[in-house]
Amino acid sequence: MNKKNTGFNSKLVHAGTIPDDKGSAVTPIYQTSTFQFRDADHGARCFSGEEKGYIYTRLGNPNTDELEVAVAELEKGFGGISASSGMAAVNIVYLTILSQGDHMIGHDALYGPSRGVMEKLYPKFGIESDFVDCTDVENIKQAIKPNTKLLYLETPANPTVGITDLKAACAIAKAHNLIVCVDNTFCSPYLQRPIEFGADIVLHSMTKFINGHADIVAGMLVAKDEALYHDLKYVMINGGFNMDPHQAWLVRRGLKTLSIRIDKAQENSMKVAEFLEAHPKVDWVLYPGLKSHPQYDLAEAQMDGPGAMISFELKGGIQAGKTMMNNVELALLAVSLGGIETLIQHPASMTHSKLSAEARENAGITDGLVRLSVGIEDLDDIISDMNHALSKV
Ligand code: LCS
Repeated sequence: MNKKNTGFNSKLVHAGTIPDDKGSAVTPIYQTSTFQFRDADHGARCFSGEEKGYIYTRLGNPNTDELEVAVAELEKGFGGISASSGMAAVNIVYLTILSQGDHMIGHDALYGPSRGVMEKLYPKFGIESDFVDCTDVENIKQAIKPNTKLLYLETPANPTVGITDLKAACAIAKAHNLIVCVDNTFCSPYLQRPIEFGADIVLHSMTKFINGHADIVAGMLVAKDEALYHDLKYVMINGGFNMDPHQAWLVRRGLKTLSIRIDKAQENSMKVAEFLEAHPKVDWVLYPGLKSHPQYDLAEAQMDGPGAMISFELKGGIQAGKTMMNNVELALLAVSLGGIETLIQHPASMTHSKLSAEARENAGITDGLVRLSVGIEDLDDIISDMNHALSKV
């Protein structure tokens, strides 16, 4: 059987697995910084690329290789480049695609630091950026300049769960020779595969759904084609953005249950979103599975499911939100997302606090917005926790 032609769930379990001569069912952890050569000529052949062989873990390791092959197959890309964190992956993209004098366009409601680092660090290298509401693709067209090189999207976006039309955005980008990078962290390849819509690079904070157990920080890029793969990999290796073998092994283990974790979290999320939307103390709820989501139809067409991220605003704004967050008992009051446990946090004072108040307001990140990452606990327990916390508001 050709394992490359298997279905999504079989790939989750088997893709990239490295056969072990001792018969181990699971790839062992290659916790080594360096690899022995058989002799001097073998070492020289490995360095020249004449022979594929492991040299030094920053350049490649069986555990990172296994994970890269698996995620690239799931995303239907040419190859994966693992990185120490999601932010390492973001910076690899910026450093690879952008040169002095270039311009990039990003969605305005990205994960805070993905936008923050571009606005704070990159201007000193002569790189400009504009962050616009890409959920209306007309805004992308308007923002394109002669020096624009990169379109950086995140859909659904953190924390507004706004959806960008990937097919339309990629078509605009291609007409202007822009590289498109899509942060697919909120979906994982189980719910959305941006390369199918024309993206060039897919980015993941694997800290989230792909690992899924809130015990690792990790990132991944998947390149659509070979040239881009080598360009990104050069920056990963020489920037020192590499992933550790043990980290890769843990993420590969978490990946095996991606679909069943998301199925359960998503089933819970739909019910939690409906519960919140009907609650008298809740002003509004944003969840791609609710008909009230402004891009409900687009989400249905583009994603294979609405995911497990919900944003909502309480009547009474931030004060009410704080009271709710201080009164949850099952959910953890913590940033991050996509794990098996339910997490609640306040973007304006936490994940997106480094953006200016104006940037947050323009991106729809209101001061009263509360973000929920729904876990796989019993639905009744999650709802009774929310109900209890809301009763204190
Ligand atoms: N992209 C998205 C969409 C994210 O949500 C995050 C982290 C990153 C990239 C960066 O990945 P990291 O380096 O942390 O692996 N998001 C976080 C959040 O919403 N709360 O805490 C971290």
